[in-house]
Amino acid sequence: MKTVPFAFDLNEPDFIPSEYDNHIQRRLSAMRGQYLDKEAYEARLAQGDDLLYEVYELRRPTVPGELLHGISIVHPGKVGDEYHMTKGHFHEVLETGEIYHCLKGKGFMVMETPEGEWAVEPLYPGRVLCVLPRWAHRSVNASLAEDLVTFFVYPGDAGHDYGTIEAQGFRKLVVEKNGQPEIVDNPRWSPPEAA
Ligand code: S6P
Ligand code: ZN
Repeated sequence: MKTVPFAFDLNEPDFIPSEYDNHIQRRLSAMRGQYLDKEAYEARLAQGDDLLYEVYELRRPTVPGELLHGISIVHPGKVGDEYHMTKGHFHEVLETGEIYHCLKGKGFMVMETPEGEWAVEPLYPGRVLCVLPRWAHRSVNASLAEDLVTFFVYPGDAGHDYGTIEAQGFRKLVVEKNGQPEIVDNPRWSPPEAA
């Protein structure tokens, strides 16, 4: 880890950082239970454990005051009608936000609070998105041709809570209908008081 200020390049066309400390690869098998169409999921998994998304991280100490950052790349494709997406998470320290800057592709950030408020924001090159503290977030690639690439930065002590989202998914899904992305209700989701 660096002890003096540092810089790196995000080279086109792929935007893979010129230096990074950690490369996370999430495959289809890591997304079990997340896609609504379980038959489509199992059928696709039987064909192979495809790489769905990757994260390049610049490591910093996980303490307040540090800024964790890196690049997230969601590859194009669908499971059933649902576009490829990240697992999504709340930050373990709920009162921490995150900034995303979209560098390439076309997609959405699906967000929600523990109280069931939701928001879905389009992502496209040049777009900067502020995920407020308390909002869970998931990136969805709504292109079937191109990667969705975002640069992210968030507080060092934020941590990740994946379990809450794994239980019933996000309130909204992004699906393809007649060749276009559409935001629909997730039938698996129920309000916090009934959950
Ligand atoms: C971390 C930040 C991103 C995501 C990445 C993958 O707080 O939001 O680095 O980790 O986009 O998503 P996920 O939900 O699998 O961590
Ligand atoms: Zn996050």
